[in-house]
This record gives sequence, structure tokens and C-alpha cells, in this order.
Amino acid sequence: MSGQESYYVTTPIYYVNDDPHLGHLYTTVAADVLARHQRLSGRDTFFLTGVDEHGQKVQQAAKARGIAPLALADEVVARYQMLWPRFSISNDDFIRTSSARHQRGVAAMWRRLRENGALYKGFYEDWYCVPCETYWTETQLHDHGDDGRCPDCNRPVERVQEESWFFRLSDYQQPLLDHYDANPDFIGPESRRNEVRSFVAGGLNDLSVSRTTFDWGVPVPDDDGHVVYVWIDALTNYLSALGFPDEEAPRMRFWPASVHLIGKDILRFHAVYWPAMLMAAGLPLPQRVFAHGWWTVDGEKMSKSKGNALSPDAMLAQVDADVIRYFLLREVPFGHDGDFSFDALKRRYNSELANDLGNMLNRSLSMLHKYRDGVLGEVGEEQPRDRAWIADIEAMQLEVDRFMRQQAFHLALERIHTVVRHGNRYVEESAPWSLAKQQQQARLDGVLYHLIEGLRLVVLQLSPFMPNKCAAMMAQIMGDRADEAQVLSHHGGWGLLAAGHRCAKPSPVFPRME
Ligand code: ME8
Repeated sequence: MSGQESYYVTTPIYYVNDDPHLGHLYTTVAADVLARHQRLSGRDTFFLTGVDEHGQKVQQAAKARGIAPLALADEVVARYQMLWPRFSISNDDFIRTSSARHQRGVAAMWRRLRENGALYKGFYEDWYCVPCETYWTETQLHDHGDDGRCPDCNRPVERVQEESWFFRLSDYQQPLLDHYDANPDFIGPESRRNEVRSFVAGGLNDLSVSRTTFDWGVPVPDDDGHVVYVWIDALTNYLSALGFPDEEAPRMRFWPASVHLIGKDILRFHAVYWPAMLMAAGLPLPQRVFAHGWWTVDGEKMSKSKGNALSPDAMLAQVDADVIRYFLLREVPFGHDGDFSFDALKRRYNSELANDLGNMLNRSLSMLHKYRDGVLGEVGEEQPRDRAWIADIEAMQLEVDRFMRQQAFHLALERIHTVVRHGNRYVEESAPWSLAKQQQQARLDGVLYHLIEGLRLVVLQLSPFMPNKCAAMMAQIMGDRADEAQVLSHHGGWGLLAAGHRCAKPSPVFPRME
């Protein structure tokens, strides 16, 4: 289990009590972009998503519909599995917590915790929030205002009094603090790290980890009548999908995960409970947990009751999937909250994609066809302007990689966009039309070569964000060689295209949105 050479990115597994919406799409697109970026740099990559099927919330939702929990899960799973390909989500696996392989992993995790003395049996008498699947003590409710509402979601909590297994979370206060301090990158963004640190420094109670009052979950090994607390069950998916507890399973090479991408709502589970569980089980900890912010729609919180949750399918009826992917990661700094509106999307699309990028591709290929019959000539002698252009692209590649390691998608896209603007300036300043008029063929060839080879590298860096749009752009650039497997793989070095290469005729990839 080295985790050095390989890259493993996960999304949360989504509850099946509800249909997928914009929020689920967001995390999944972000994870997809990371996975594609890593594959592009040639790294052994594994990208996992899936669904969380157990727990009281799902059981209640099924009951309200008068169907079995598994029937509800099957229905919603089908929606996720039909949705992801429509957004080019390239997950390597899809884990369901009702599957035998996952339940085996959870049972093994439980036994390990128990053998290591991290579990004990007691009696739980406090509060529970079903929508959040979270336990609350009297004190926590009191601090929140004593109104019988969940400190996280503000919905009514219920009284729970039952025999329960407990996890010795309180033993892990100091080890967790030490881990945060020794691994400053463990939690991102930085502000969230401070928040988690103070939460843990405030003291940890042991955690109730089994329930007896309903049965939709993984049975506690060797204790009939108890089911495993849904969060212990769910968090274990990141390991069960790799074949845990079989440490020899080939996929176990991906553990520890490189990054768990989550929303800020479930940070405590991932940055406190999960590492504590892993410590107790004697397993390596993930390298990073990144909690992104919250989307609202036209200024309002999305909710089932308001019926304003934006469905990804409905969004596709209005806008291309790649454009939605681009917008989600470009508009809002990853880690901040944001508001979705089609107006903002249209503005961004028209200025950055239709105008800047689309234009650059179109005018470059048009000029190549107009002046040189679509064929690249010799590069000729490099001018300072050419060198600045190449240097900018090479610097961009390194910076994009650095930003992607920090999940700073907005900065990566901003940096790529500065190269696009540089490219348009390069065209203006080199004025290929004058070179053509003055019959300066050699220099004209040099300029067109630099432009088009530069564009190829821009498109390559953008391809994790917009795989289909980039494939269409790349096909035009690569012309006759469009179907070569390498087109969208890691030919990131300057100079792949050579004299004599024929590009395809331009056809607009980003028509203006009115
Ligand atoms: O919490 N803005 O599942 P869940 C941004 N099953 N992201 C959002 C969002 C919004 N408005 N709404 C949802 C669960 N998300 C557990 C996870 S993991 C071991 C178990 C995204 O269906 C965001 O990633 O409630 C958030 O963390 C996740 O959906 C919650 O999905």
C-alpha cells in the first residue's frame, strides 16, 4: 500500500433517498477533472463514486413511498448511472453499499475495530437527526439554542434510547491533533482545517456506532439485532471498493486515497471520524480531504420542499454538458460558496469560450487554410515573441499541475485563459495577414506553427475540464492524424506537430449563446 505512484480520488457516496442534483454533479465533475488530469500525466489513477443506500433516512423515504428500501435504491441508482455518462464522468467503479463486497468490507472493519479494543457496548440516550444521520448530545443541542433542532440542518431531532456499541473516539483527540499539525495539507481549504482543528481541540465524545430500532443496514457481526451506524458503513466504501479486507487485492495499491472530495456539510465525518477509525484499525490515512462550498440557485438554497433543486438532466436541456462542467469549476473558487444562474453561465461562455478560445482556434485554422492550404510549414528562426509564447505555455503547464494538486480549479482555468489571451495578442502583434500580403512566407509559416502548436497544448490542458469540446478542437488541429490514440494523451511537450502536417478546416466549437 504505497499510494506514491498511484492516484486515488473519491466523491461522497450519495444518499438514495433523493434524486441527483446540481450539488452532486459538482463534486463528481470536480473529481472527474482531477482523475482525467492525473491520467493525462500518465499516473496510475483510480476514480470512485457511488451511493449510500443504508440508514434510517433511506428506510423512511422508502416507507413513505410504500416500497422496500432496496427497491428505492435500485430506482435512484439507475438515475445516477444514466446521468454520469451524459456528463462524461469517467469513474473506474461505482460502489453500492448494499453490495456483498461492501458489506464484507464493513464487517471486516468492524471486527478489526473490535479486536483492537476500539469498540465497547453501552446505552445511548440522547438525540439523533435523521436527515443528517447524526447524533447530538443534550449539551450540543443546548448550545445551539435548546429548540429541539439539529445544530447542522435546523430540522427537528428525535430522542434515541437504546443499547448501542460505541467507538472510543475520545481516545483519538490528541492523535488527530498531532496528525493535523504534522500534515498541514490533510484538510483543504485552510479555513476548514482551522475549523476542524478547533472542533477536535474542544473535546471528543465517544461515538455511538450501532442502532437497534431499525434494520436497514449492515448487521453488526456477532451481535444480532444491531446494525452498523450508517456513517461507519458509508465511510468504509473508500476501502471496500478497493477489495478491502483482502490486502493482496490489486486495487489495494491505491490506498491511501490521494484525495477525498466532499462538500463542507460532511467534513467532520471525513476529517475526524474517518481518520480516527483508520488509526484504530491500523490503516494508513488518506493524504487529503478537500471540502468544497455550497451552491445555491438564483440566490436560494436548493431543497426538496421548495422544489428548486436543479436537476442535471434539466440543465442539459439548456446547455452542453462540457460547458456546465467548465462553468461550475470556473465561476466559483473551489472551497467557496456560489450561486448558479444561467445568465452568469452565458456571460462566461460568450466571453471566454466563444470569444477568446473559440476565436483563437477559428482564426488560426482559417489563416492556415487561407494562406497555406491547411499545411504547416517550417518553424524557421525563433523570434523573441515566439520564445515568450512558448515560455508562457510551458509555465502554464507547470502551474496548472500545481493548482490541480491543490484542487484550485478556478486558478488552473484562469491560468489557461491567460495563455488564450496571450495567443490572441500574439496573432494581433504578428499580423499574419500583413506577412501574407508582404509575401514573407517563412515568417508566416513560423507564426502559424507557433499558434497552432500552442493551441494544441492549451486544448490538452483544458481537456480534463471539457473532454468532448476538447476532442472536437483537437480533431481539427490534428487533421489527418485525428484518430491517433495520442491525440488526447500526454504529448504535453512542445513540438509534436511538424512541417507538412495538415490541419482540418475550422468549424465552430463554441457558437455564441444568445
Ligand atoms: O452526505 N452544493 O450524501 P448526500 C454543493 N451519503 N454540493 C452539494 C450540494 C450543494 N448545494 N448538495 C449536495 C451524504 N452536495 C452521505 C455521504 S460519504 C462516505 C457519505 C454534494 O447525498 C456535496 O458533495 O447528502 C455533499 O457533501 C454531498 O453532495 C452530500 O450528498
